[in-house]
Amino acid sequence: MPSKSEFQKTPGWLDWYARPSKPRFKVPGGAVDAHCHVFGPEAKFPYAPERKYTPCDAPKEKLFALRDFLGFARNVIVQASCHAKDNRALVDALETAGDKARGVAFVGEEVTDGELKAMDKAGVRGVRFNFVRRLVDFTPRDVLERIAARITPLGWHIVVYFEMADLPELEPFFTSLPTTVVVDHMGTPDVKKGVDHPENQRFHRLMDRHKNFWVKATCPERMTLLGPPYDDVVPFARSLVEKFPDRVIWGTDWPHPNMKKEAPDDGMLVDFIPRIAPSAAVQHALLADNPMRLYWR
Ligand code: 0GY
Repeated sequence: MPSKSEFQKTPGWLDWYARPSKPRFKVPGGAVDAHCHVFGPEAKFPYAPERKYTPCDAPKEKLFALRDFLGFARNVIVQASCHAKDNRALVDALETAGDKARGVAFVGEEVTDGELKAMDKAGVRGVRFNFVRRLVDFTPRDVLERIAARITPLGWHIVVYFEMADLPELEPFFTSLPTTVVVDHMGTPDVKKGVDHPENQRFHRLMDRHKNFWVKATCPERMTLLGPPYDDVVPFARSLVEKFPDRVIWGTDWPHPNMKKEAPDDGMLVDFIPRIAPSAAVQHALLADNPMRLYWR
């Protein structure tokens, strides 16, 4: 990994893990890190005035170096709330990566058809609807419905980020969406309640009944009560991989925005993979076949 000293850190947010360990697990050829971000650099791509946190810069060069270091072939870069609807840093990273990256944007209904088309050309394949209150202000459902209708003809999908306790309220809206729907971070279950808790089982039922739903088996570091190596999150991720082997994807979440105590070691996150996807066939589906089907069609 190149030194990070050349990049400016904005105070008030944890830096990412500087020297990730080399994972013991060798990811299959063509593997995709299907959830990660680029932030800034602020001097070129300023953070949004309405942001709820200020990250340190996490530019494309650092992301691509991490991709290579961990053994991945491709990235799916997801627009985070600190850049709000300004997708320039994302598009810039996609244009640099060429076929090695795809993106998920965040747009308002003021976005023009020309802008959507340009983002599609750069490699954007979805939009993110964020319902996490600490990250974004409320957007009325009818606005989201109009955005969904606009992106459907492009063949894009919708990524939803929410907290599991809010699922009962959100589910009717989610199931009415006309596209493939990809759920961030396992639906963010409350790990102390356990896999069999009705709240988590409700999410499994949703996945079961609605075959247009996919899920990211990501972010054990956000849910764990025990810390690394995230033993308490293994059953949550593993049950999703077992039940929905052709609709589950995986990513690092680098540079891990909003981690309050400790930024995770990305090498250790990669070593989480064989614990949730024990066979080579399932690993290949999780890391290569599934994300390729979703993002590189
Ligand atoms: C993530 C998670 C977080 C942040 C964002 O949009 C965002 O700012 O996604 C979070 O704080 O949980 O997906 O990386």
